[in-house]
Amino acid sequence: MIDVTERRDALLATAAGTAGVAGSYLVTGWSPAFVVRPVDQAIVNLTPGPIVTFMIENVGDAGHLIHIAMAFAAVIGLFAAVAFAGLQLSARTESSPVGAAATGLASWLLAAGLTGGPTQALGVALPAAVAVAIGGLPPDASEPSSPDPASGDGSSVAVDSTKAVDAVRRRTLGVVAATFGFVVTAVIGRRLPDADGDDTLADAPRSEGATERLREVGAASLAVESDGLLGMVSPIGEFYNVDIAEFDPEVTAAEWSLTFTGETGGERTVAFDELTDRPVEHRAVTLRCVGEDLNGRKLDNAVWTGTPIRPLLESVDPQGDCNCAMLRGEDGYYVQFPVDVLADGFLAWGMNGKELPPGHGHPVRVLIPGHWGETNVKWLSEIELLNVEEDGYWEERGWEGTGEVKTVAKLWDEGITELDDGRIELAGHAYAGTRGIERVEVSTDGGDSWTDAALSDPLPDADVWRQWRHVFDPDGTSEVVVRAVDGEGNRQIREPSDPSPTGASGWVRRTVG
Ligand SMILES: Nc1nc2c(c(=O)[nH]1)N[C@H]1C(S)=C(S)[C@@H](COP(=O)(O)O)O[C@H]1N2
Ligand SMILES: [Mo]
Repeated sequence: MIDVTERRDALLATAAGTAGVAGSYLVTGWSPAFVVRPVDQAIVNLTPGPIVTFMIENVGDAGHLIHIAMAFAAVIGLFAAVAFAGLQLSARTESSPVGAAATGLASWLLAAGLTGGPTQALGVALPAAVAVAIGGLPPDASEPSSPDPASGDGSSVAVDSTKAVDAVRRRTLGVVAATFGFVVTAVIGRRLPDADGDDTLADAPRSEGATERLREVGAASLAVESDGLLGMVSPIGEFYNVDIAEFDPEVTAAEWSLTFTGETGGERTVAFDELTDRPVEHRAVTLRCVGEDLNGRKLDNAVWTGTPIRPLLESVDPQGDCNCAMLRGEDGYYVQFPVDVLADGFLAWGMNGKELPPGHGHPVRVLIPGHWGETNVKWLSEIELLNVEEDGYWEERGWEGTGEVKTVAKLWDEGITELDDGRIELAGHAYAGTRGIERVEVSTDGGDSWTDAALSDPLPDADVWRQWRHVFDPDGTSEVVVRAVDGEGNRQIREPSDPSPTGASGWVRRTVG
């Protein structure tokens, strides 16, 4: 049976756990030292593949919210359990400082153990201990009972039991309210750092030529009436993001290195300065996630500053029997694909002229021409040459996304614009990896007849999207269908399929007007 005291203690303990998590956030912000991160990471590692795939296909980005909510609930629950035990101890010893000290110590040990940061763990321990210290005070200690006019002389201050219960209730609500205030303070005090905005990012090393390339690639953008449609270059803050974890690893350029391991003629470690001293290029490279819907938004293009992998790879003399390599990132991500594919890759330390943002792999990521987004490992730390093929993170979860991208032509909402003269402008992007886009065909009658769209000028870059535009005179509502033809003359696959396991196929269809 749960009595009133236990219910009150559970409420106080939840408040203490919440205050602990808020305190941690106040101290660390949304960084790897935040106490929720290790639990989030554990959820990432332990969630079975079919569930991950189901979430991606059915709840999409909301899956991230569910995932982070679970991590928060688990961590608050953990510290609430500690605080609950602390409150019991206070009651048993009739000393709130004893329970508070025990709560503080146990929370500190737990937080330090989880995050490996003993100093920052105080951010959890102190607020939790304070909540237990106040919440666990005996009923008569906090409220000096005001002289009761009705009781006459007021000489003997006998603690009236209903008054004591009221006092405890008021104090409990006070702790809950103070916790709420503390959470708000922590959130406002910190705010989610806009890690991917480019205003705080420094220029990338050796990025002088990037500005010129950005201008060139941007200048290829089609003139469209639509406002809000991306041009040829996605700004850093708008470039899509796919991560297995909710927390970006924090790796400084000074700390970073890339090691070639496994079946090599000799292991080699490359430091950041050594990398950026190598021959530099500024390449426009488009990325697309295998998990996105046919007309999804996980398709973007940037100008990346970096250096080709091939000479580095040749210098370690790969010898594995499978001609394959496992790439690993600092977040625990890994993906395996052929060495020949890797050899065409690019090690990037700059994005649109800026240093690589935290969310896109700071300080170094790999870019693999023409292959699905998942091959482009961020926060790259190791390239292991293998003897036998092994599954990567997503392949273990049922995806087959290490191959070449499928061809797609997009028609997003903002690409549909009614012009002043009543005609309708259709505009979007098309991508076929290294095969390139040769043509985009548009139908406004549900696929009975087709017209070639105007295309943006081709660029010298090997793996970049093109923009398309078509203007037509509507006659009531129109069934618009778009499809691309790649540089090898192959038309985009007509047969619709889900994203899992090899990427969505079909033609984008929209009713317009
Ligand atoms: N280390 C690491 N690299 C990663 C991922 C990741 O979660 N961790 N996600 C991959 C996936 S699935 C995609 S689609 C691209 C997305 O890159 P972006 O977030 O820079 O757009 O990164 C790939 N590289
Ligand atoms: Mo992806």
